[in-house]
Amino acid sequence: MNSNALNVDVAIVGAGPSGMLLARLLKLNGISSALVERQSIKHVLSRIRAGVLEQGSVDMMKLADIGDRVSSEGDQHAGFSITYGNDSLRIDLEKLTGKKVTVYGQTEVTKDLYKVVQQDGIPLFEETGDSPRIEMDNDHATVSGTSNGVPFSIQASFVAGCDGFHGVARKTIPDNVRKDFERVYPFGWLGILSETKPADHELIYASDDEGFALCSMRNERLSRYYVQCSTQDKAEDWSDERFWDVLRARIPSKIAKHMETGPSIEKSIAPLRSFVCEPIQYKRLFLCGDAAHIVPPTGAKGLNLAFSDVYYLSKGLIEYFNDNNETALQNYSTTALARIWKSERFSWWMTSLLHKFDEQDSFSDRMRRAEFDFLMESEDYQRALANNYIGLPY
Ligand code: RFL
Ligand code: PHB
Repeated sequence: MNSNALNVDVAIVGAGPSGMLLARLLKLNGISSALVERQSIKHVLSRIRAGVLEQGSVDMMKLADIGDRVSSEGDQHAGFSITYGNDSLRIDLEKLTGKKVTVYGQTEVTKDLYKVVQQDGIPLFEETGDSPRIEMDNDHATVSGTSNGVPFSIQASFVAGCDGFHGVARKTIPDNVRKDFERVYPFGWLGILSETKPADHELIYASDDEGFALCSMRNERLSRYYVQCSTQDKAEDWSDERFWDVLRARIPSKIAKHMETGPSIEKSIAPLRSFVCEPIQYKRLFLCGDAAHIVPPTGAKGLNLAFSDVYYLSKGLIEYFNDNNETALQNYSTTALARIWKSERFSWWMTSLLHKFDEQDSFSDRMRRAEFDFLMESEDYQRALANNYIGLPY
């Protein structure tokens, strides 16, 4: 057989964190797969995105036998701050929930995954561009396209659509079957990475009358900062100086006064969106991660939600192939969507709490302030926030 024509158990479209984690978990359970990736792997490995992992996601990495580096190099955080102007509230995750989160960049998660995907010899067709086509029959599915200009074809029992929001998999579900739920926010996040000491030892989610800012980090000499910006803005519109001025104006002055600033080594703008597609299974196709849903990054849920989808899907596939039991696979869409909607709710709520929505709407500004004041006073409200932030069970 031509080496570009494969027969595997599961064809996985998209070699981001969802796709590679699924491939690895299947491999550990004796189930074969092949990955198809639009970009070069070099590009995938260089993307800077998420920073905060729920314990459930760290546990998934351990289950995939890639837990060593996240355990030794990941930074455990027992809390974070929410500020409004100069007023500050620490959300004590550990006291409120008994749990912590781990700060470990998605770039590192992807590196850890790619290493084992290579070691496992899982076939990976990269640089496919928009060529991949998904076709489904009664008893099998085919994913075909070109990789680096060379045709390939993968025959499989199932297809996992792990190809992110702009991928092809979701669009394979016919319009009369699929229902999309969407909210596009009237602002974006401008993010920078700088080789500077983080503003604080924990994350600061800051809000004031002008909008939102986030102080995050990757390690003690690498900081990640974001500010709410206009959807019309381009990264080039923002000099480093303008970025630091806006950031410092939105965070408490005692932090702003002492924070280290320096040249940005990466600068990009992300639009903010909430999106869910239902159902997330159609015939032999199962959607996972950003292909099925998007959350605004305010609650740090996107990657974590992708990993809980992979948990449900891998369980379904393992029981199907190894125990001849189809129940979990058949229930995948319903089971995963129940958790997805709760994360959507939390991310939408955090976004509403912290962002300025409309220049003209001073009533919303007061509502935001009142939410913050109530949060300051109510430990029950703080606990509800903390339980969502550390991750709902699965
Ligand atoms: P990805 O990472 O988008 O990977 C999909 C892969 O599929 C490929 N692809 C295709 N392949 C083949 N054929 C096609 N037609 C294809 N089309 C696309 C793509 O090239 C890509 O390699 O989806 P996945 O794996 O589901 O992972 C989801 C996460 O990446 C995402 O949810 C997070 O980054 C979201 N996110 C955060 N999540 C968190 O849990 N915690 C955070 O702190 C956090 N911060 C963030 C974030 C996302 C951000 N941006 C840029 C949107 C901060 C930001 C700024
Ligand atoms: C990040 O460090 O990139 C980060 C942290 C928390 C968020 C979003 C992004 O909510």
